[in-house]
Amino acid sequence: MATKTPKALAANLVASAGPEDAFLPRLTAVATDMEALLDRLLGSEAVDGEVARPPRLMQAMRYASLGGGKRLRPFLVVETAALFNVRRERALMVGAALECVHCYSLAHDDLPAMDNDALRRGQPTAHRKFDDATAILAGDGLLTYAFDILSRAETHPSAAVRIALVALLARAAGLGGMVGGQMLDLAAEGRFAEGPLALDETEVTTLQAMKTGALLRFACLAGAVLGEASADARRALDEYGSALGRAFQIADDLLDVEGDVAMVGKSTGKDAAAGKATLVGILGTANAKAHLASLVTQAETALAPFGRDAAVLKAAAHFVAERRA
Ligand code: GRG
Repeated sequence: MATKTPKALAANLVASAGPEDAFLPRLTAVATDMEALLDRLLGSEAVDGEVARPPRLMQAMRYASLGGGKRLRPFLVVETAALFNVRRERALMVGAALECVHCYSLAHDDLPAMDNDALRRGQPTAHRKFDDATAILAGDGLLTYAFDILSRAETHPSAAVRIALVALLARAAGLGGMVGGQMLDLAAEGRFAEGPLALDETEVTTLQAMKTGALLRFACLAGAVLGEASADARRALDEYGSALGRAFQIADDLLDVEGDVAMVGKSTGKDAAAGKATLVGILGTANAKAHLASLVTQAETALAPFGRDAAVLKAAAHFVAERRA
C-alpha cells in the first residue's frame, strides 16, 4: 500500500465527501499545510534550549507524524478559528500541536503492550519500522513537543491565550481525557488481573468521550480560544465538538466491522476479537447507525448561531459519519 499523501487521501475519501462541495478541498488544503508545517517544526536543527536532536529519534518522530493521516483535527482547529477571523498560521500551529498528540497516541496504541498492530495509515506501524523502545520515545517526544509548539509566540501573541490552550490540551490528552479513556478501554478488554470490566451504554459513551472525543472536542474549542470568542460561541462549539467526537467513534467502530483494510489503512475486525467495549457491540449495527445519524443532526444544530459561516463544519460532521478511511 502506498503512503497516503493528502491527494491520495482525498481520492479515498471522495465517497464520503458530504453535501458541501468546499469541504474536501479545504480538508486537503489543511493536510498540505500541516505536512509543510510539521516538516519545518520537526527539522534536524536543535532549537534554543535544546542540546541536540538525535537523528534516530527525529526520524521516528517524523515517520509517526508525516506522510499520512486525514488531518481532521487540524482542519477543525483551522475552520473553527476562521469563524472568529483568526490568522490561519496561528490556527495551523495549534493544529500541529494537536496532531503531535494524536500521532503519539497512535504510535503508542499500536505497540505490542497495547493493540499490537502491524499497519497504520497503510504503512508498517512505528515499532515495526523501528523498534519498541524507539516508538515509545518517538511518542514521548511528540507529546512533549506539542506543548513546546503551543508555548511559542508564533502560536498567539497573548500569553494568556497560550496558557489557556496548554491547559485545555493537557486536560483533553491526559488523566481525565484520552489517556484515561485508553486505560478504561484496556480494563474493559480484561487486560488486568481483575478481569474484564463490564460497561453499559452510558459507561461506553463516557469511555469514548475520553479516548477519542476529548481531542476532537479540543480541536473545536481551540478555534474559539484562539479567537477569544464569547462564552456562548464557546458553548456552541463545545456542543458541536462533543457530538462530532461521539459520531467519529461510532463511525470508527462501524469501519472496524464493515471496513475494507486497503481503504482504512489499518487492520479491521479487531474490536470484537479483542472483546472491546463499543456502541456497535452494545446497540447492534442498525441502531448504532441510527444513533450516528442523530449525532450528526445534533452537531449541525449546535452550529446554528454561526449561520452560513459554519457550512463547512456541517459538512465535516457528515464526512465524519460517512467516511471510508
Ligand atoms: C495510547 C495514550 C494512548 C491513547 C490511545 C487514540 C487512541 C488512544 C487509540 C487509537 C485507537 C483507535 C483506532 C481509536 C479510534 C479513533 C481514532 C483515534 C482513529 C484514528 O484517527 P483518524 O481516523 O486517523 O483521524 P488519521 O490516520 O486520519 O490521523
